[in-house]
Amino acid sequence: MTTTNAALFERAQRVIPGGVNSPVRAFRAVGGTPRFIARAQGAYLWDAEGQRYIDYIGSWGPMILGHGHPAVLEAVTKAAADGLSFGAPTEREIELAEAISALVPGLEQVRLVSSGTEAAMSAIRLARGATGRSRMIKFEGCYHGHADALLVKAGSGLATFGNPTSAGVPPEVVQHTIVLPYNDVSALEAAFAEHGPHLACVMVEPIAGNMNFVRASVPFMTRLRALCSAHGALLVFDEVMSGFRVALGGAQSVYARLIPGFRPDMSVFGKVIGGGMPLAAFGGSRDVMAHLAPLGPVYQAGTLSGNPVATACGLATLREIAKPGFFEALTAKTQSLVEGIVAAGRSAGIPMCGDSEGGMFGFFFHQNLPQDYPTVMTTDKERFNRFFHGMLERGVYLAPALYEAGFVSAAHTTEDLAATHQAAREALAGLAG
Ligand code: KE4
Repeated sequence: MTTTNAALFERAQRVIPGGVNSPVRAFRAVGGTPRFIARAQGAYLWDAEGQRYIDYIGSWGPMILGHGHPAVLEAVTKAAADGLSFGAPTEREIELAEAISALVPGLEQVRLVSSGTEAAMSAIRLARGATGRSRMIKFEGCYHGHADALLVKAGSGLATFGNPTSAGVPPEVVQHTIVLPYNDVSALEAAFAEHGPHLACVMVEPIAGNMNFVRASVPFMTRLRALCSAHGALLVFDEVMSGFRVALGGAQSVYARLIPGFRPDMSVFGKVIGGGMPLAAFGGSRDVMAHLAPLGPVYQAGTLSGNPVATACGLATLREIAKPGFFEALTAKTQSLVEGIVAAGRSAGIPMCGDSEGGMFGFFFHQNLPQDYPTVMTTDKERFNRFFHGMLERGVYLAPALYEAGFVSAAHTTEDLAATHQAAREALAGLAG
C-alpha cells in the first residue's frame, strides 16, 4: 500500500499524542510534516514515499557506524536467536560493563539501564544516597532526560531553586534543583557559597548537545571540578550524547587532555553504547556504586536492564569504534562537513559559525560560537528553519530544531559530504535576502 508522510502523520495523530513517541520528532520547532522512515542503510534513510536522505541525526547519536552495519546485525541476530530477554544475569552484561569501564578511567563499576533518562535519574538518586544530601545543580540549556527533578528552569535568582518546565511536575519536586547559567564561573561560586554543604551533585553536559553544540570552557570546567571536590559534591558528567561519540573516552577524555588529572566522579552514558537499541548506563567509583541495591540502600531496578540483545548491539558497536583510526577518520569527516556548511553560508553573505568534536557537530546562524543558552536562543531561528527545509527538500536530513546537535557516521562518504555542501550552497543562496 503506497502512502505519504502526510497521510501517515494524520493517521498517527489519531492514536499517538502529536503523532510521535518523542516530541522533537514532530517537527514542531521547524514546521512541516515529519518524515516517516521506512528503512535505513549506511548513511541513508528512506521515508514512506521512497525519498532518500543523507542522515545527520543517526537516531540522535546512536548510529555512529551508520545503519545496518554487518557486524552489528550479525551480533543482534545471533543474540536474538539465543533469547530476547531472561530477567537474569548474562555474561554479555559483564563484557559490556568491562568494555565501558576499560574505556573510561575512574569508572570502576557500571549499572546498565534502558534509557538515558533512567541513567541520569538513577545517578542523581545514587549521588543523593551516597552523600546524604538533597540539593543538586544543573545548567540552563542542558537536558538530562525527562525525570521530574530535571524538568526545571532557572529560579528567579541565580542561586535560587528552580521552577518546573513541565506541567505535572509539582514545585516541591524541583525544590532541591538549582539551575545555573552554563559557562558562568561567578554563578558557580555564588551557588557553592550558598549551597555547598548541601549539594549532592552537579550534573553537566560537558559538551552541550541540547543547545546545539556548546563546549564548557576550560576555566569553567576547572573551577567546577575544584568546587565539587572542595564541597564534597559529586561531579556527574552526562555523556549520554557525547560519550563514545566525541571521542572513544567521551568528552571527559577531551577535558583530561586540557586539564591535568581531570575526571568526573560519575558518568552517565547512552545512545552509542546501545548501538541503536534501548541501553544506557551510569557508573563511578566502587565506593559510590556500593550504595546501590542490592549492596546498599539506594534502590534502582529494571526489567530489561542489560537486555541480552541490546548488550550484543552495544558491544558490537563499541568493538568497531575502538578500532585504530576510527575516531581520527570520523573527526576529519565531521570537521569537513561543518567547514563546508559554514563556508557556504559566508559565501552567501550569511553569518554562520560551527564547531565539532569527533562525530558530533553544530552550526549556528550567528557570527560567533554561543557560549550559553540565551545566546543560542538569539541565533536566527527563521533562517535555521528555512535552511532545514531547504536541505530536507534536497535530500539532507538535519536535526529539526536549532537547539539540537548533529551527528556524522563512519558510513558517510566524501561524496555524501560533497552532496551536502552543494545542497547547502543552494539552500543558503535562497536565504541571503
Ligand atoms: P533518553 O531518555 O532520551 O534515552 O536520554 C535522555 C538524554 C539524557 N542526556 C542527554 C545529554 C541527552 O541528549 C538525552 C536525550 N537526547 C535527546 C536529543 N536531544 C533525545 C531525542 C529525543 O528526546 O527524542
